[in-house]
Amino acid sequence: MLAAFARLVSGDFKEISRKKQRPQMVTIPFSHYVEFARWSLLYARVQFDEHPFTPGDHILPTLSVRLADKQKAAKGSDGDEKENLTLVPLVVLPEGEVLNDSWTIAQRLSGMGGIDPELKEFLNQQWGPQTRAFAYSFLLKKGNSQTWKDLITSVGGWWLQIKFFLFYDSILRNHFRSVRPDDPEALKELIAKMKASVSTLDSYFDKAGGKKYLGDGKGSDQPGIADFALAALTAPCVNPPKFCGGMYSDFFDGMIKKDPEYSASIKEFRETRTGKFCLDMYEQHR
Ligand SMILES: N[C@@H](CCC(=O)N[C@@H](CS)C(=O)NCC(=O)O)C(=O)O
Repeated sequence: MLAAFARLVSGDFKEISRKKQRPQMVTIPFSHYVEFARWSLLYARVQFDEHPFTPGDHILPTLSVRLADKQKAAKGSDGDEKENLTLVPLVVLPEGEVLNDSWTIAQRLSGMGGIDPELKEFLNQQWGPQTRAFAYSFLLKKGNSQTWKDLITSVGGWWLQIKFFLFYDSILRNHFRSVRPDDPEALKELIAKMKASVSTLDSYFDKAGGKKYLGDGKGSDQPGIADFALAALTAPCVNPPKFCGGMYSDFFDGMIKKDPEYSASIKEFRETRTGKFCLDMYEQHR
């Protein structure tokens, strides 16, 4: 019943995929996990269509696909994902199969091979959530409310502008309250954790045996899944101009100009080995 309602309101992605004979990707377009999956497919020249939603509006479309598919377990490729029916990205293949997370999408469709499970676990469970919290810590600061509004409302038309003003902004802020924007102690704590994570990530370049790329995590002459994942999940704290193909660079560049604390943190992460690698990956391959 809920699945049918959701499908009616948000579109039947299985049917669209079958008709178009092309993978259909449901996204929150500025999510760094989405960016990892999207970039991997673009790099591998895999054709697909994207259906972008704002946070909150993504719930019905993701539920409609997963509930209808009875994939209530909604597990990732290695079965390490907790049940979560609303995560993006997800992809519906023309034969009706649903790929439930960025790793499965990137690995299955790009043909780039696998990734060292330890590195994947670290990127997926620690680094990705930390850099997301970093981005929201700044976006939700009172002083950055214009950037926040511009970013969110860029996903939709005039109705989203009105909705944002009426109730959406307060719902989203409440949803992200655990981020504690405007709390300098919380930000300090987060940045300390991120610096420890960067040391762990930097050490993977030593394990790459002098190769330019990580490949599957152990070194390669060609970029692989580990490189796209590392670069995309690092992007929120480095702000490479071509993140999401440059769609949001004006917003984030604007925040760099307006918020000295954000700009100092970005500068600091850009100078790390991981940060430099991220900038370089974007420069060379996005
Ligand atoms: N491990 C997942 C993580 C995806 C994820 O955390 N997505 C976030 C956006 S960055 C999301 O969908 N949040 C909304 C929700 O949980 O409903 C993946 O690799 O796809």
